[in-house]
Amino acid sequence: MAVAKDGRVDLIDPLEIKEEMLRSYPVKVARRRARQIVVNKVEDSEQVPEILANTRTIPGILTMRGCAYAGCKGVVLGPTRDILQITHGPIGCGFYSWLTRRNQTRPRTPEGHNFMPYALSTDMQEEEIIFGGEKKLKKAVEEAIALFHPKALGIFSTCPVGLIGDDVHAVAREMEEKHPGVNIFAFSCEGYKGVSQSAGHHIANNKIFTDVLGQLEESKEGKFRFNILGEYNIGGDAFEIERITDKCGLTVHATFSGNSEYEDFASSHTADLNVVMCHRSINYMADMMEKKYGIPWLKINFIGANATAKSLRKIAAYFDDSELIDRVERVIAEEMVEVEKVRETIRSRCEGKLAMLFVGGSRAHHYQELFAEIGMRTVSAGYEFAHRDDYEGRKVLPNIQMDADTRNIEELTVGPDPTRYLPRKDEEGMKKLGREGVNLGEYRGMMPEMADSSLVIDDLNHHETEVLLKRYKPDVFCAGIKEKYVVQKAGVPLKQLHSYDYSGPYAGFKGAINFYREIDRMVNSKVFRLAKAPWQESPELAGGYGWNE
Ligand code: CFM
Repeated sequence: MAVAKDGRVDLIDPLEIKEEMLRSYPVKVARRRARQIVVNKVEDSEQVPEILANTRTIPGILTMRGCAYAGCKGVVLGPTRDILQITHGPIGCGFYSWLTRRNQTRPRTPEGHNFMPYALSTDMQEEEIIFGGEKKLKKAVEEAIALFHPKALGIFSTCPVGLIGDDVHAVAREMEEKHPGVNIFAFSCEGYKGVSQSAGHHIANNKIFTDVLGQLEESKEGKFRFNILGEYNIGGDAFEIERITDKCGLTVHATFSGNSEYEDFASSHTADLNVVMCHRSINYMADMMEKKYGIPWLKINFIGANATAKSLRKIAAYFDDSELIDRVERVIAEEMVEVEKVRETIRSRCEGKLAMLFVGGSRAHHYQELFAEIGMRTVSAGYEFAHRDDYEGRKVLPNIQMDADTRNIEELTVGPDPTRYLPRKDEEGMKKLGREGVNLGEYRGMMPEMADSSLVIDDLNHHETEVLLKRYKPDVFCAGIKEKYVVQKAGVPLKQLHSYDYSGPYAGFKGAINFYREIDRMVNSKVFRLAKAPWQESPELAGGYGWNE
């Protein structure tokens, strides 16, 4: 492993740390975890070691993961402001998936629908668990339509719905017949449907594809129209991305699903390109849109100033217009002035410091760019629920073995639309892009871009977090609210990369500046290392019983 400025990392053997983590487990558990904890090594042609991912968490282990309902309702559909969303289930599921992710939205007109401040739920009780909940669900749909007059309404199933066998799809059909002006659809996204929220992403993609996409033929104005897939406007990221693309003369037709509207989705098949931010949550949609409508997709990343510049260049190269290419260059040059100014001073204070990232299915990769820009090194990273292709690159897709849990999620068979399939690039155009290093439909994954000897851990747990903190003593740990206070009590600052704590945006150029400044404040503050828990100061606490005194 390369040497950090203070020499710390140089002394650490990642294999030894892996062994230390495994030592606490029973033999069978250790054998399995051993395949999910990998010391990175990038060989020629970006070959990396195989990692075990997207499999069940072993019961008893404190995982960071969420459920399929969270992935479907909370993640993919949640950020859409004008699809009325009803959670069919006990009240907790609806309540805890309500805006905790800090996804923002901005209706285009003051009268525009925005249902996001509401949490709608059927609030299932024992009675429905025993006698069935369809009647209550129908009543809830009727009430919601009368109150809000939505264009579209989604019903989201929680665990008990599947267990008692409520037919949410039949309810949706019946209600749609009664209210023909409203597009009503239901998701079988019961929490237990998959091994993590990843299953919920797939279920959401399928339903939006079959029931919403292609319903409207109106396209927007604009010469260079594209959709952004897998951008959820956490802390205002999508606003910053739109600011930049507007400035470049590009038109974002629909964002799936940050700052989005139903009609944007319904007509998104008229755009000429899909760019993919979060590959894990929405690659299904990208593939299906390509097969049915001939829209190619391009993996981009707006996290990091350099990454943003690179992504804009790729989009401009795709549209192959010299005026656009020049304009994009001008925007990049203009925006980079402020970025460079801030970056230089901050880099001098952060260089060589260590970061760790353990987030869902894409941020553990994307945010390494931002840390690298201020000279910080990512020594360990992993996803909660991503699949092998997000770690090792899409080239491993043919080798991924399907297990029963994956087979549980419907895989749609999609073919070209008889009238609307239209390839956007001819063969010559594709070849030209390839020569320019713009590869459509490709994602190289996280591991090929990480240094050798970094520790890559899938579905990290509490015990392994403690070992990481103790052995590496990182300068910042990035994860979520469940980890935050445990890590900070160990004297290491934690940056939430799901909700961004109370801050953001971090995407684009202004976002990068926000991030540099915040990380500088965190890693250079002594407050966490000075704080001592009472048991660290005087380890022996004497106690007694009141009645003995
Ligand atoms: Fe994609 Fe996301 Fe993520 Fe994700 Fe998520 Fe998220 Fe995430 Mo939290 S869609 S995989 S399911 S980038 S909510 S906006 S931060 S775990 S890394």
